[in-house]
Amino acid sequence: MSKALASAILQKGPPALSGKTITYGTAGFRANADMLECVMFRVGVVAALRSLQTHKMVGVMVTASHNPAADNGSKIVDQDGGMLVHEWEVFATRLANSTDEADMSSTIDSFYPDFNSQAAGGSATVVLGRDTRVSSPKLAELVKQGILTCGDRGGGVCRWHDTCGGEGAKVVDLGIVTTPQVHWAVLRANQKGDGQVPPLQGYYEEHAQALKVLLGSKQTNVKFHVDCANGVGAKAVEEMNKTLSEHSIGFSLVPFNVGDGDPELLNEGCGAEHVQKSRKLPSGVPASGGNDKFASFDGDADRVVVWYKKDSNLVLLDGDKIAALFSVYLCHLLDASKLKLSLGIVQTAYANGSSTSFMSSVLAKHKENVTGEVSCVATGVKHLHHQALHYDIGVYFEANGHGTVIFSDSARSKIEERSRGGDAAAQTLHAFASLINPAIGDALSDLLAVMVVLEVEGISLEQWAGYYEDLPSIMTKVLVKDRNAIKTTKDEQRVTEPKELQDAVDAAVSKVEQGRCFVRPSGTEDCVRVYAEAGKQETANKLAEDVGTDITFPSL
Ligand code: G16
Repeated sequence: MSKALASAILQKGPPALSGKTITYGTAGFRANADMLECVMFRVGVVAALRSLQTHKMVGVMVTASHNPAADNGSKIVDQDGGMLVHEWEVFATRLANSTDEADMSSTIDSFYPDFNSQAAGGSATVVLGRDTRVSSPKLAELVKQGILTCGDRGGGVCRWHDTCGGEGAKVVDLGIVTTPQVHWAVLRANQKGDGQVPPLQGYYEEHAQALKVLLGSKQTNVKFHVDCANGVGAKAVEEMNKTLSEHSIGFSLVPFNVGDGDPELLNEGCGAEHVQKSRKLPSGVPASGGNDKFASFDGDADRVVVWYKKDSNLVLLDGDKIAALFSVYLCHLLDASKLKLSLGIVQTAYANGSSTSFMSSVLAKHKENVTGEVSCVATGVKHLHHQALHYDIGVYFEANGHGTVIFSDSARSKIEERSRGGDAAAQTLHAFASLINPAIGDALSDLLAVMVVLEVEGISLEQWAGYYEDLPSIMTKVLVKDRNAIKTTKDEQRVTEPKELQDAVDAAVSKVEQGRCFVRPSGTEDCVRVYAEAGKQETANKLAEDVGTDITFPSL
């Protein structure tokens, strides 16, 4: 099989990577769209092989999320609805870069010696979605071709089908959707296990049903303006509004930056990445009253940040603040229900120091009924999700707004059992678990969860912002020849190579009151990121600048 498959892949030509290596990074493959044609075909192959191996559906989303319009990429959704397991990321990287038939064939054989027996009797089904980029339809088509190649009996590629008599490989094309919707579709399809992908209306209905329970008899009229980054979020917001209104739920999402017009405007001066990094208003803000509430999604709607205007400045409620809001809410419910569940709060090194202290003090306050901890892992939701699985309830958010809340199976059963017995707090926990996307960070789910928590708890945006005051911080980008020459510790707080770089960072930090700074290579952009935090904004800025200037080592 591997030889026939390798030959079919190479018929598409070698990857046009201009001598560079492409890596399955923080969130999949990402590069300028022109470099991706062969890579995307191979992504289709990887997804189909993963589906064959697991006998479950998997997904592919064609998107470069927060990156500029000229970039594109792909995120592979694993059979549990989450991000692709690490082992397969390594395989995907090897396959994407291979230029030689023998090498490719041995890559396939050596990674999966038992593949034929594992795949026997199965067929591949891949759920495909894409964002609004100009390059996306063509790249999605190439993914499709890669998937179908794995089911091609005529070419002799699909050897295991000699015995299984299955359909080979199948694509379920969802068209333009958000990334979390592809995750949701894969998760729900595999949970049902009838080989069908549920219609997306089910996604909107699930949210509406959960909101109805959470709101109870409360009459509401809550409006949020939603900056859709000129990306896919606009369509999902529109559909969600229809479902909300069909169910007479008094929540309305008023979209702006909806992407009609120039495709180059995707993420440009707007969206979650712009708002969170620059702390500036996005373009296109509608004229509005002083008390208006806003949220910004990123280009593929898997991240959200909330904000409001104060004296024409922006007050940001980022991923850390969303995690704080949910953690306080969940602790109250756990106190009330006495379910004795563990609650883990997972952050990355970018979490503001004040948020970590706040979250630790919340857990300490509720220690009688909640066992919990705050932990720090590497950037990328895959790392946060993995860590969050260690708890009954895992709240994980990156400061950039990427995250969700997950409930373990045993926590779900305990909550359900208590809830059937009529316990109000358990019923609320159950509905909250049904509202929030269990597979991955989802801008729309998260925003609805924020809205409902604020509404039922009677918390204003100002009160929420006052949970704690962020330490002044800044994130900058530095361009280097080879960002991958920088290696860090697992939690990315320290550089291990080149050693002199960490010495320079330490020296700069030692001069600064309440200073914290770290450096890491981006996994989605060709740059090195520098994060600095200090007692004063000017000092944080200076610290980032000093460290940025220090990144001049010959190896870089
Ligand atoms: C992706 C990841 C996020 C990560 C971000 C930046 O976001 O899903 O977890 O925080 O990239 O990563 P890096 O600093 O490695 O470039 P998105 O929204 O672009 O998919």
